Amino acid sequence: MTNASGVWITYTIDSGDGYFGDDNSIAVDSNNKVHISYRRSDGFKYFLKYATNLSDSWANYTVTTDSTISVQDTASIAMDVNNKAHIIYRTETEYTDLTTNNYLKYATNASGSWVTYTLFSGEIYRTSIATDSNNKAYISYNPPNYSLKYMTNASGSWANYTIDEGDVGSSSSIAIDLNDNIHIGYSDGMSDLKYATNTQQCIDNDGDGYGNPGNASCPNGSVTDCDESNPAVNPGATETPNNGIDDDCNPATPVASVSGNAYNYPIPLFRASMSVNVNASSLGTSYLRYYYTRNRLSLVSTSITGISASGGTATVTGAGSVNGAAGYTFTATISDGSPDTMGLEIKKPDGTNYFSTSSQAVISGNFTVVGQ
Ligand SMILES: [Ca+2]
Ligand SMILES: [Ca+2]
Ligand SMILES: [Ca+2]
Ligand SMILES: [Ca+2]
Repeated sequence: MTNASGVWITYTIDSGDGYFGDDNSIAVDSNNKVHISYRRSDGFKYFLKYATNLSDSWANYTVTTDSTISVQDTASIAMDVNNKAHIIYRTETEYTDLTTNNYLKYATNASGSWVTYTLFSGEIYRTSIATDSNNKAYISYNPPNYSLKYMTNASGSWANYTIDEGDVGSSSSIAIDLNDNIHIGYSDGMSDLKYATNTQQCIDNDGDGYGNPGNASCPNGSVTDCDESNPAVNPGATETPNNGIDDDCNPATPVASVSGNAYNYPIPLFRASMSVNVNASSLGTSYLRYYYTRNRLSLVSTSITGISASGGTATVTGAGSVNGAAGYTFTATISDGSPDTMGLEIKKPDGTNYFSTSSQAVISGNFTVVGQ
């Protein structure tokens, strides 16, 4: 039945003794020709049939001729780019025998004549089929464990993929869009209508053209936006040193460094002085030295193991000797501000605390910090 001419007209496509036409599915090709899959009975057995008005008048074909099986559902038909038919259907030995020859099958005339394939053994109902721009088939289905899956021969051989698990019902419907992305409608148990797609989506909440997660469909490419709440922060931004923000989403820029000399008085009258030159790109030649008059503590770094810097404050870690004895480790905190500050913690070779002085303002000298 169609209103293609402006008014509804009905046609009888196939008829005869027995049942014709149940479990049918319809698709229209690129020339507006109509293709219908359906069943016809022969005693207790059913055959898969296919009718089309491709040659302007209606013709029908028997797709399955195997008298040992009965086609129990013709779930779905899809037409490909070449206007060839793809049909998914289910078989049993006959309707009284649910256990024998219970297969999910696929038939296509893509090669010019009908070929059938067995895709799955067991009871699978209410499947759906669609084809992509390469004439490959995609079939959504719910296996007996009530998950949602689809199978496709897109790679050249059949493979199946799980989309959703749990009680996701027993029906699904699939469509392929012009970009060959998959869209599936399905039911969640008895309660919810659900939709699944593998469509590439750019999730760009701050509108800077970079997504998180990164996605090739984003205007500025697949690089990940490290801050989706700030459009000024993105992989294409220019780094502004010492503003406390990784503006360009690259922790390696700018290269973290701290240098300078200064002293203060952690306790009145006892001077502590620090000399430092640490650069993340040349840790091997970096150093830090500290001398505290109160207990004549002299720390000399033997290796710098790391530096991080943000907002004008650098944290330097390393190992060194204290008054000539090796095996100590330290963490220095140095800020370039008004005033500059410095603090230091030293641990003994066994990891226990040896010395600690909190960050305090320097009395004289200057540190220069470069970081995020
Ligand atoms: Ca963004
Ligand atoms: Ca951003
Ligand atoms: Ca950066
Ligand atoms: Ca910055």
